[in-house]
Amino acid sequence: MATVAKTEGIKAFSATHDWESADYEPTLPVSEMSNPLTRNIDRAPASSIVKMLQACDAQMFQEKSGAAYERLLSDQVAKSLMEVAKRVQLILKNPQDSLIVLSGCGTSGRLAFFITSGFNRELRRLNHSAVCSYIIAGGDRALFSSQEAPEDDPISGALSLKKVSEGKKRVLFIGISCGLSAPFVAGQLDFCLQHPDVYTPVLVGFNPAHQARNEPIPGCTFTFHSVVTKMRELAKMQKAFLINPVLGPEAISGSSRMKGGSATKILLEVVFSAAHAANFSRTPITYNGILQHMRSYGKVLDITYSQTEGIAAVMEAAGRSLQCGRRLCYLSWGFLGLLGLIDASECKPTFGADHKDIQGFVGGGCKELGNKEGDLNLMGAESGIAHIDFLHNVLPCLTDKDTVLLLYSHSDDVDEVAKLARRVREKTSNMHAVYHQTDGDTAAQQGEINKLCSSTLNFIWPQATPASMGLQHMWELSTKLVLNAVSTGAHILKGKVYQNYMIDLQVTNSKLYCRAARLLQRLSGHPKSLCEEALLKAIYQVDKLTEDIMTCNLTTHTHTARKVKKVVPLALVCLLTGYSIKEAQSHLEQKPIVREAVEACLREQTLFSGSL
Ligand code: S6P
Repeated sequence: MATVAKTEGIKAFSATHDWESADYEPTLPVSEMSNPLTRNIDRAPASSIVKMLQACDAQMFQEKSGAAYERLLSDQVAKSLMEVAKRVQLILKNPQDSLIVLSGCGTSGRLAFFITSGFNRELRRLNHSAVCSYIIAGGDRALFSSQEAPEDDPISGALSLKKVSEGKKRVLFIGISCGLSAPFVAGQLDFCLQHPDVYTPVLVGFNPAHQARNEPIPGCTFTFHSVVTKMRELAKMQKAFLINPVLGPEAISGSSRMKGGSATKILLEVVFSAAHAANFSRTPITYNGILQHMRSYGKVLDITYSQTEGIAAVMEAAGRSLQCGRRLCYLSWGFLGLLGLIDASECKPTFGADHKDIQGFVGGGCKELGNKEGDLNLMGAESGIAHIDFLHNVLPCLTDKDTVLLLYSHSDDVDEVAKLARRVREKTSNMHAVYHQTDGDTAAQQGEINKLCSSTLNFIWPQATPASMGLQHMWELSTKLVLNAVSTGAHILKGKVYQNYMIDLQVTNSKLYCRAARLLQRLSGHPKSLCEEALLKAIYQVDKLTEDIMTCNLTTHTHTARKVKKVVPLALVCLLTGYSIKEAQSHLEQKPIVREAVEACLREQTLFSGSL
């Protein structure tokens, strides 16, 4: 049964599926479309926001006969997963001179790290050599902070793959790009195609192949689309693999950290778990086994969203903090903590947030996480991610206006959780918790922690879980869903979303630049050329574009945009009102809530055009 049908309230939302029809936003790939379910998410109260997110997530597991696109549970997807799992198993069996590499940009790179670490940890526990490596565009710094520019660099993608696989005779390369769009990953896939004797390329993403990005990549003869086309040919002979189910548009248009990130985690965990079970417990890799494992992730959605009111309460608290310029901190232990770091780092490009708005802290910081480049603390305050950094930099100035969210599970050192919770409680009563436990297990200190917190999302998981799926994976996905909901909802409540568009996104790479230009077109109704002009004026803070600016390339534009705040709102106000950049800036200062500023301009424009 499709997960979506389970909850009564969800039925109302799932009535609209028109994004699947051919005439729905026909120029956009699914990953960039706006989801009809969330068109009014910007005006919804917290509990409705959670329900909309639930309905969007449930789209991942919908099974529709005759659907236009392949879905997570489609036949072809399950078959490809089986084949890739068999390749992983071969490497486990004969690890010498072999390597599996997972790579991606932004959230996709962070999940590459997350999944690689988990898989290697499990192998080491069994005294098996680690066979997996990760690459993230921009290096380890990008694991915990927003680094969007390296996504545009296909050469550095190819070189980093070459470097990590030096001397290997057999490499299974898994490139992740939710939108089938990142030039960094395209460069790596192209490199694999040029060295078929060593590399088998696998592409994970969430658009149909024909929607892969087809814009020219500066300095390259290939596009993402041309690489995918070659891979499709090779896939017929099982020399390359494409895993690209469609998940439905994201709740916030283009925010692939949400469903895209969750589906990446699900698909790759299914592959690695099946290979692991085949190698270590002689459980054959079967079609049914793969499907059953995938379906069990659907149950995680049900269990998580069964606590709608609890999630909404944390979202409201976090929203209040952001609204008054205060912060939300995730304090966590073990690997759930990495999800907190990931969630926090994504808010900068998505909502134009400051890195201090939402911050994640995990026990011993990098030491605990085992990233390649080790301790990143020297790279600036942004990278202070250990509890000690929290205690020194954040705790002293915490007040009731800040929100603190503890993330922990029964298998963490709950004594430590209680200790830190007591210290936080001395500074703020606005502390909440997400706690995972299995049925029947209770930690002695849990009662005390609950009393210290204003609310606790206590997830109790059944002991008898499907054998193939670790409890850890369930807790992780569930935590990811909660954090994505809280940070997205808090920014919506702060007015950072207009309808279901990120109105204050950062314009720091070519994908985000194109998205921003498209958004301006959509909201202003002006032609593309005028919108791009306004975008450039906002980026360079000028009222007239000089020859110099006009001849700069996209990389210079996106590099310059890093230093400017509220680029898109600024461009939009200029477009709608004809204000100069300075006037638009002062208008935005008077109306600091971006959504309200945009709405006021749109209203004025409608009145004006109505009076003509
Ligand atoms: C998306 C997130 C971005 C993307 C990155 C890679 O919510 O903010 O950092 O992960 O742009 O995208 P893709 O489509 O290549 O996985």
